[in-house]
Amino acid sequence: MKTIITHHRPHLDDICGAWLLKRFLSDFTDAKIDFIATSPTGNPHADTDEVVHIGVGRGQFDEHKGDLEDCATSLVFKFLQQTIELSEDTERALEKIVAWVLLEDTGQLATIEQRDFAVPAILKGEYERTDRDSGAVVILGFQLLDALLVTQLNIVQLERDWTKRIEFESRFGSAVALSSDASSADSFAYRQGFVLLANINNSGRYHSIRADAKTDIDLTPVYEKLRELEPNTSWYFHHGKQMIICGGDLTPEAKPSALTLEQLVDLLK
Ligand SMILES: [Mn+2]
Repeated sequence: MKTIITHHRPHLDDICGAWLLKRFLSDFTDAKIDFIATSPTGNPHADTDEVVHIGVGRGQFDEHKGDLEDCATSLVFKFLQQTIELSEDTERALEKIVAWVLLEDTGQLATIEQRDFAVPAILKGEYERTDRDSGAVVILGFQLLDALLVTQLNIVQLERDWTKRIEFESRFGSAVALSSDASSADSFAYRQGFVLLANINNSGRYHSIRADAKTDIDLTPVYEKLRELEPNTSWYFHHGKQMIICGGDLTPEAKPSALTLEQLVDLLK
């Protein structure tokens, strides 16, 4: 059985490197993970067919041998890309994860807002919570990365759907309408400078109109108009007055709206 060796209290980049190997290379699926101490000289250890070092050992997957532009994760990812054929979407999603881990590992996310709630803070907390159990940190890290991959695949799909967006000037300001199953489309739209998003999913069973919470947009007149047009549809108006929703995972029994994206656009103009 293969063994992956990294250092005690592994960092996000060491964990993600191990995750890439175990999740995407079949001969590593059952690999066990061991931990060793680091040392100023790097504690050189040769990689073999059975034992691979990540972030330690000064080998292929240890950036500390002088790979200033890399971290353990990006080194493993390069190897992965040379070794197997990833689907286009998976490769793009992994590129996003690897880019994030590299920013994290090179200290470029150290001053972001809400830093104390970011993944590295959670991993550090887990290490202390489990009485310094490196294995527990890896288990949690893998769970987070498994979930994050789903999120990033969602964003890859969103970026594809985004090319078919309808941009328009609503009575509330710059708005965009989108057919997409992606769940994070609103935050994506606000970051592109839009204050309002109308979204219908591909099955037509989910409609939403959302305004950026940083604005003082009040969607009450839109909600009243929708109630008038479709009195028997399960339109839900959030008490913040910036979200109108019909359907979705929270209300699987909702009676869906029959309105098209173009009709929502007209309503918001
Ligand atoms: Mn490390």
